[in-house]
Amino acid sequence: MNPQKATNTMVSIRKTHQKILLTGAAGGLGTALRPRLKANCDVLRLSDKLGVGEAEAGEEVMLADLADAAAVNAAVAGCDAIVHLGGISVEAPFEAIMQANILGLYHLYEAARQHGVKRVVFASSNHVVGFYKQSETITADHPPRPDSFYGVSKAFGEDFSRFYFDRYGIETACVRIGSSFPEPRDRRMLATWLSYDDLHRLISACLSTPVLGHSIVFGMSDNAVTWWDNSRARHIGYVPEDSADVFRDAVFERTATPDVNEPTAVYQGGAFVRADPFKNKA
Ligand code: NAI
Ligand code: 15L
Repeated sequence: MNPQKATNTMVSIRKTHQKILLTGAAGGLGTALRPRLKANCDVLRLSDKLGVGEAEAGEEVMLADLADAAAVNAAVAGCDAIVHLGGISVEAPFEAIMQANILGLYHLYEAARQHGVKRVVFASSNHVVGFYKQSETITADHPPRPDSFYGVSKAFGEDFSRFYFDRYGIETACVRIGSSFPEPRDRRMLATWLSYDDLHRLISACLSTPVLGHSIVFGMSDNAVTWWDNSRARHIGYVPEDSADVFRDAVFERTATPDVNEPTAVYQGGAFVRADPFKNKA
């Protein structure tokens, strides 16, 4: 047996909450976390603006558009923690991002304040710092350098949740998720990849650490190549068990060598640094 692995698996997933609200439950990560997060609570309340199907055992469904304050308030009522994944997850016109990611976040935290919810895990993004170079290693103390309207909205979420911690004592983990998909899709994701199981481990650590405060943590697996130093988040107790490295050879074989002068290869944000928010605008 690998002793390192044996140590890691001792960081167990615990039931720490009675009812957790999962927003964005219809999305890619919501779908992956839906079965996993049931281990963390008695009841998992699923919310999204889209349908999530019928509630299964240990679940409730309460749909809400984040732009609708009353609907969000009802979704939050009765929960004792929130895992907030809902919102626009790519670059888009500012007006759309403003409704879902900025106004929506205000509605969520106001509801949390009114209903006494004391802990939130907020799906932030690596695009808060997408204009740092891939040749740099950064910590959570580096100032934001967003690469898109989307990244700016996540930076807003980090500041907004800090205010609700300082003013109202609501603890938040801002998880700057790298790339959480079944496998790394390209060479950049060999650095940014976060497996679904490690995402669940990280969220579980955020939910169960005794004192969370307001924390920023990079959401990545144990990848050999990394641009992010999580030493400011040791108190969360996240120990990744997966690694993009097992996909390395296959990714190199199926992808071309990038032009190192191309911005998408220079900056950590990859394609987001060139994304056109107006592309799909009427
Ligand atoms: P996704 O786009 O698949 O899911 C987002 C969900 O939010 C969707 O089901 C959508 O219907 C819902 N949503 C959008 N606008 C809404 C609104 N106004 N009201 C209520 N629900 C709304 O995205 P994914 O990949 O599941 O990501 C989840 C979260 O994690 C997002 O906040 C994203 O920004 C963040 N994230 C994800 C990463 C990844 O690699 N998958 C990387 C970094 C951050
Ligand atoms: C994100 O923030 C996006 O939500 C996700 O779809 C990926 O593009 C990811 O970042 C990434 O940087 O790979």
